[in-house]
Amino acid sequence: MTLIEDIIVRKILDSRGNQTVEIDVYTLNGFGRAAAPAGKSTGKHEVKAYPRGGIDEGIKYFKERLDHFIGMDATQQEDVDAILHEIDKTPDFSMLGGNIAVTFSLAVAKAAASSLALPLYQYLGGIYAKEIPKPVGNVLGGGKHAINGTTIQEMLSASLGDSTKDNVFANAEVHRVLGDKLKKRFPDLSIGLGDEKAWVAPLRDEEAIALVVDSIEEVKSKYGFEIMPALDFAASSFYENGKYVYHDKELSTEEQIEFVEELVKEYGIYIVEDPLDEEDFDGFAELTKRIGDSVYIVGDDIFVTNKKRLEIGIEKGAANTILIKPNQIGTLTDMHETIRLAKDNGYACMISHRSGETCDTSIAHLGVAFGCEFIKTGTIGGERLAKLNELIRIEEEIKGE
Ligand code: 2PG
Ligand code: MG
Repeated sequence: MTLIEDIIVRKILDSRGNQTVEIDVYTLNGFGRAAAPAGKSTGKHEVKAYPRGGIDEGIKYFKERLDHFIGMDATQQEDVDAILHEIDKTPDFSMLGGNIAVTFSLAVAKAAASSLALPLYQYLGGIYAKEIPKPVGNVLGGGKHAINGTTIQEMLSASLGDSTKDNVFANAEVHRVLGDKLKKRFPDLSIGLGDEKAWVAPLRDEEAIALVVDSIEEVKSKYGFEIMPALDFAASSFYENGKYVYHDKELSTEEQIEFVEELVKEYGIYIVEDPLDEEDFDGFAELTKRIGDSVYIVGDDIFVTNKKRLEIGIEKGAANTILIKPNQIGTLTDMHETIRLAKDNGYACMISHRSGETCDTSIAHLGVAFGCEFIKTGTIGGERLAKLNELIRIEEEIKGE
């Protein structure tokens, strides 16, 4: 019943209009489909999305090796993932492409779940997987995701109410209220959207954060639960020759740490992602020592969902939260091992979309299955809403509403 009978590989488009891979897996009575996202501010230590020759070379390589998987049991996820590593033969999926590996890995899990007539979150997480991650959504930004935006890549809204649906609605409302404020502030400009559908406006970082905080306050008074501001600096993308280069200033590492501390204090920031360069474990550790008992300090590019990089972080006390992006590491099994290591060591987990996305909803299920505290998926835009709306459906199922 759960044996893999057929595998179809195709190219589709992602939200930036770039080609990406989608894979269908058929068992006798089950079906799983997954598609790969794409990062733009990618970490140096992520697995390679595609081999050097690009997506077509990766697909060709995979198609020539499909017989390794046909006839395998889709419920044997670890074996499937081990074979993905075996056929690739490199430490970073540079022959097969991590995007092809992760897409197949997820499609197999979905086919297994479907064969057993279970939703993916329940198949992977079991009957006690009932906590739904709190949604964190990008509302204003810049960095590599937009032209002429802020230096800080993402300013986000984290809705912390008990109802997922209300949290999702509240984050979207922060986006809308902020949009109105920006249009009033810049009546002669047409305000645009970045890759993740966050607003883009010609503002200094501090001004932008202040506007986000104002918008959050407005929405909070209506919903009556906690909504908190968050930042993803994506600092590696503006770290040049030992300096953090903002539009209006250059900061040394010590100054950057102080700047982050100041912003956290002044604006009540609740989550701070990638505040320092991806190689700076010591800087992360210093910041964690200073503010880590009251703020989630998230490692994205520094950890790249990689167990070995997280081990270094744990040893040094760098960050207290890890961003989880399946395609940074290439298989579901690797990702799960990293989450387990994080949890065993008291790190919180935030599962995350990429800036280039498809309507694949896997991360909503993975976030619930593996007990992630947060899910970062944007606030509007079809490819972001696919995940958020799925989360609403999952909540309905879990709560039996
Ligand atoms: C990030 C992500 C997603 P990208 O930096 O956290 O928001 O961006 O997918 O471009 O790496
Ligand atoms: Mg990030």
